[in-house]
This record gives sequence, C-alpha cells and structure tokens, in this order.
Amino acid sequence: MVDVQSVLADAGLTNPHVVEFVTYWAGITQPDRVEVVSASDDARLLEESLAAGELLPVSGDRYFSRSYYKDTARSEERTVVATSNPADKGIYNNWKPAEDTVATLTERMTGQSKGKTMYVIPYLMAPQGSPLEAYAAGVELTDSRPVVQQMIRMSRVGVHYINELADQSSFVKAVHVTGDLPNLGQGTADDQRLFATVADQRTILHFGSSYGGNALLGKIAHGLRQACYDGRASGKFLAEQFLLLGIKDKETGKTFHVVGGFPSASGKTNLSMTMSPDELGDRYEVTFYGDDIAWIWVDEDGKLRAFNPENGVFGVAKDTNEATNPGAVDAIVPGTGAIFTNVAYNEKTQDVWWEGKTKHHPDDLDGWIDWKGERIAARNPDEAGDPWAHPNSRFTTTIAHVPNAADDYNDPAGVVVDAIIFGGRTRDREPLIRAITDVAEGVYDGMTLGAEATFAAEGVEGMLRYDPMSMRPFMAYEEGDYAGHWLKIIGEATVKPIFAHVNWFQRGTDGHFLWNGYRDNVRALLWLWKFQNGEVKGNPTAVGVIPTADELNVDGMSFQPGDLETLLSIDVDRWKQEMGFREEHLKQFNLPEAIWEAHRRVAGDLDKA
Ligand code: SPV
Ligand code: MN
Repeated sequence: MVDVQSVLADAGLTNPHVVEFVTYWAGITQPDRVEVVSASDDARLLEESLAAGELLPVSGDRYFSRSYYKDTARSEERTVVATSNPADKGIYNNWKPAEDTVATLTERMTGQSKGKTMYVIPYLMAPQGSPLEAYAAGVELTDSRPVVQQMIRMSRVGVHYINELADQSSFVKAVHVTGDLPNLGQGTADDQRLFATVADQRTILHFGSSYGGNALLGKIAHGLRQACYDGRASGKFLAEQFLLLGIKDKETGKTFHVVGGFPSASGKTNLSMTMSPDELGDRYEVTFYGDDIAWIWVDEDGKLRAFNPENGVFGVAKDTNEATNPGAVDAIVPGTGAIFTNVAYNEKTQDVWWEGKTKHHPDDLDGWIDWKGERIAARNPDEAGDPWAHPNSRFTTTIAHVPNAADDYNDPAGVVVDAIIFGGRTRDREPLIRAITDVAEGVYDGMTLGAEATFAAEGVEGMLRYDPMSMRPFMAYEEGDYAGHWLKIIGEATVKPIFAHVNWFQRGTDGHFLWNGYRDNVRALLWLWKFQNGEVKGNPTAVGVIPTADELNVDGMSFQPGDLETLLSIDVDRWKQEMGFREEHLKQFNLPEAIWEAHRRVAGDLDKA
C-alpha cells in the first residue's frame, strides 16, 4: 500500500479534504505509486512518456499521441448525470440515482490501477481569483500520464490552486481510471465504460477511456456538466458550451464581447479563432478568449460577465489550415508544445498530417503511418473511407500560443457580455443574422437551436437535430428548469445583452454556399454591434431584426445574383413548418410559461407576415 499521506505532504498538498479523498480512492483503485503533479512537471512527464513510447516526438518539441482505436471520442450513450433527486431527470442527461451509480463505478474501478501510477492533478477551471472560484477548483486522479499532459494544457494545474482555496472543502473530486481498453466491450450490449458526474456530490467518476472529454475531467465533466449543475444550485451562474470572442474598434478603443453556442460541425472553433477580413482589419481587431466553454454571471454592478474556464484549446484537427483557421495553425507551430492526437505521423521526418491540412496528402509516403499505426505505403493511400487521420483527431495547445489571444483572457473579472449568439448549420430558412432584443425570445431561440442532421437518414427532411444552447450532451438537470435558470440570470442583469441567431451555411438550389463564411462572418457581428448601439435600424421580421443590404458591410465580397437578398430575408412558409417542429421539440420539457409565450408570439407574427 502506498503511504498517500506522506506523498501528499511531501508535495505540499496539505488540504485535509484532499488527503481524505485521495486516500479513499487510492484504496479502491490500488495504484503502485501516487504522484502529485503541477504544470512545472510538464517537461519531465513528457520525457518519461517519450521514453515509454506513450508519446512520439513531433519536430519542434511537439508530441504525437495515439488512443486505443475504439476510444476516439466522447461517448454520449455511456455518459450519465447522477443525483439523489429524480426531478433532475431530463430528456438528454441520462439521469441515474447517485447511490447506484457510485456503487457500480466503485466496483468497476476496484484494483484497476494496479501496476500503475495514480497522478494527483490539482487544477482550477477559471483564471485565479475569480468570483466563481468556489466552483472552479478540482482534483483529478488519473492513471494515465498523457491525460496529465493534456490537463496541464487545458486547465491551470498546480498544488497552490488547492492550498489557497478560501473554502478548503470546495473542490470537485474527479476520478479517472482508464481500465483494460481491449476488454471493455465498447459498443456492445456488455459495454463496461461508464462516465458519471455525480453532481450533488460534486464527484466525477469516469471509467473505461483515456480520450478527450472522457478523461480530461476538468474540461467537459467539470467545466460543463458539473458547473451547469452548480450554476443552478448556487443560483449564481451559467456554464455553457460557448465560444467567447472580442471585436475591438481601434478608433474608439471599445470592444464588443460575444459568447455563442454552435452545435457540432457548425464552425464554432473557426469562428472563435477568427480574424478580421482584410478590408476591415485596419479598424477592427478580433481577439480570442475561448473556443468551447464560457461561465457567465451577473456582477455586483448588475453587469453580465463571462470568462473561459479553460487554459487551452482541444481542437478538431481535420480541415484546420491557413484558410479555415490561421490562428489555430499558428498556435501549434514548433515551440508551442502542442500535442496531436490520432493524426497521421511520419516516423522519419516527425511531421504530422490530417485530412484538410493540405489539399492533397503528402506525395512522398515514406515514413507515414496512419492514426491506427498502419504504414500508409503498405495500403492504398487514397482508399475512400479510410482516412490517414481519425475524423475526430485533435490538437492541444494553450491559449497563450493563440496569436490573437485577448490581452485580458486571464482576467479573473472576465469581460462584459454584449451579445449572445446561436448558430446551427442550416441549408435554408435561417438568414445570415437576425437580432433578438427580448430576453425570453432570446432564451427561446437558444432552446430551439439545432443543426441539420449530418445524414439524411437521421431525420425528417428539413427538420433539425435540436441541440438546445448547444448543451444537449452536457445538460445536468431538467431542460425546463434550465431555461428557467437562464431567464433568472439574464433577468438579473441591469444591462441586457443582445441575442442573435446566425447562419453561415445557407445554400442555393445547386448546393453552392450563399455566404463566403470564415473571416467574413465578422461582418455580421459588426452589424449586430451597430444595431445594439442604435447606429442601424435593420428590417424587423417575425423572427428578429435582419440587416438591410446597405447596413451590412460587404466591401470586397462578391455574390451570385439574388444571394445577398436571400441571406437577408426569411422564407415564411419554411418558418411556419419549423414552428410545428419546434412545438413538438419543446413539449418534451417542463418549460416556464415565458418560453411558451415567446413561441406563441413568434408563431402569431409569422401568421400575420
Ligand atoms: C466536444 O466533444 O464537444 C469537445 C471535445 O469539446 S471533448 O473534450 O472530447 O468532449
Ligand atoms: Mn465542445
């Protein structure tokens, strides 16, 4: 048995609640060694992983990591939220009773870290000193060294974050056990994996993966699921899967801060890291705060504020290139310490590649191995459906390496939220942007957020896959209560944010995109800023205010005839059909009356249109 108490004491981790927690779980998982880690241990841990072959070197002090081939993404079916209150059961959260869930996981984890090291990761999901600090601290126990290296990039890791806590008992207890990956029955009826956030015990127990959101417990399980629950239990904040960006007007020195929710494959990472279009770059500078999570609260002056609780970016590698996301490309260059997971790797040149990094894969196949470790030269390199990199391959880097990171991204006071936007990939109906000034209508719009199903077979033609607030996989309690909590928090702000819905993905009948997208998306947000400031009036419709063609700055852009008009108008018939789909979707939840009133108001205005 490891003497946990002396290991923690030697590391200066004296918080008695932490000692108790680590001792208890070390007794269950039975590691051979226990080690406390801080960010300053990164270089040594990387050396150890290179020596052990867990990581392979990528040129310029960067790293390649491969996960087990059946362990390459979050598993939503195996993820549950457990509490002692059945009223927390929602449509999406896979609610389970806390007691049974803890018992099952305790049993599954028993003895599973034998022969391994248990790393103790004290972390903070917030800039240090923030008003939400009581909800931000955590200690993750993991038996995977690469998980430590990822956590060091994605959160703030160090013993002092826990020692300096005002309330020493206020930290999330997070336990990650990898398990015997080849023998967990992934995807079968006897799947042993289980990823639980025991929200009312502030305990996260994840068994059976070493990948991303299943294993980096600070990120998704704490930063979203647990924080979603804590935000409502405390009545103090919202935790959302939102990007956070700023647009600075260099003439006035003012910055417009935007948070936004986008269902997957709707361009959230690219928008979060975007830059000004060339024509507007002299005046406007776009700054990066976060690509995946925002915590939002009302400060003592009644201002709505937000920060990104993360310290890094765990971005999808596929299609990341100079044109789609130049900021990301710069953030993973040599010297950044970036980690690449499940991309293709060249054993000779120590280079990495993924689909969309360049138009065509490298011509010289020598040395290349695909994400599963197969030699590319030994197979048909162009074989359809057999990509070099896994479609969910990732890069991990810190915000400090993002070239346009905002100067104040680390400010514990956060920034004032001016706008809340939603945007799902939609091929018709949704205009480029529609502004919503009414809070209930804004929350209603978030609750009806969705994106077109990736495969036609997934649903009815023209019907979205709804993803309320882009929180479908992270909702911690009942969706109607969630909407009510949103109304409460935004209701407390003395200056209301403006809401807006955006869509960069409208297509013509021949399939072409009506809008260029990428950096030009900033133009829609600049219109929103002007609208909020009363500088433009827009064109009011049943579903919000849409820019007129002369209000939207499209200098330097070109359009096919009629496309700009389509982008700046609504298809009333398609909207009426959508209202029927929305009603069915919303009926599943125990919604506050204010949301139904908003729905009826929009429906009534469409009938008059
Ligand atoms: C997501 O899946 O929404 C992510 C990546 O942000 S993961 O951390 O794997 O959940
Ligand atoms: Mn995400």
